[in-house]
Amino acid sequence: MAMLMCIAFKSTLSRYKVSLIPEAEIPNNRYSFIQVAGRKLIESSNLGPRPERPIEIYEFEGCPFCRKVREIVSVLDLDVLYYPCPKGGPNFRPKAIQLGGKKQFPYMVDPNTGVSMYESDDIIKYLVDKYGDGKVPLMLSLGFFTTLTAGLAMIGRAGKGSTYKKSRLPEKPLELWAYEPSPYCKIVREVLVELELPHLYHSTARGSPKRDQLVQRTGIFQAPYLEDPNTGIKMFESAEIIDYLRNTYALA
Ligand SMILES: N[C@@H](CCC(=O)N[C@@H](CS)C(=O)NCC(=O)O)C(=O)O
Repeated sequence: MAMLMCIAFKSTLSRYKVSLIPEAEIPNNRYSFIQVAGRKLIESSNLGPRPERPIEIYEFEGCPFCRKVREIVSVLDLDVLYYPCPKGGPNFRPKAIQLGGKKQFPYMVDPNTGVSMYESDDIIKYLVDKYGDGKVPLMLSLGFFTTLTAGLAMIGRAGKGSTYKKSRLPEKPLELWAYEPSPYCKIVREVLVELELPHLYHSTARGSPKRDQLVQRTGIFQAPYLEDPNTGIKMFESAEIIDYLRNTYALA
């Protein structure tokens, strides 16, 4: 079931490719989505230049403009330090306003170039020019229609991931391996945002080389996967991650 959901909500990278390779030719620690008749399906992609330091984005889960930017982050396989800005959040909303001068989300800062900007379409264009092949994918290039479909995609979540719930701010950002269209990753992100927990997001969409890296790190690939450097916890399973986040950081 989990596999079917993630196929249905698949996200692939720029110039994504698949090949069926005999099992014997593939190292054990190489992630393979499916194995058939002694062959493994191997996914890969051609990525643009990689940023040395993670891009920083101030945003919140329930915002359709922010979702458009999160989609390009997955497509470009970028690592992003997300600063959640839920309504009523006491930390990163004020910080974003102080940095950029207005209350509007998303707001992006690229510490590699010193560039910072508002406007989801401008951020998408900047990211594909700098870290992709310069082409905005069709479904992210349709202006109002793109924003409308991004909003409709979230309608069933009834605004989750938009409003602050009282929490304790961690010393260090948490780390999450995830990708935008996965429903399991989404429910974890909602809680990270509501609790205003900064997190380094390792994009692991289909075709991402970071899927292999996660297999090497943990023995398997599954998203979401959370590491919390504040407590040392490392865990899979969205429902358990959500319980952990609430038990560790929510204040009554
Ligand atoms: N044209 C902007 C629109 C951004 C926008 O309206 N964002 C809303 C959130 S969905 C916002 O910042 N509202 C102010 C608030 O949340 O306080 C873009 O594409 O980035």
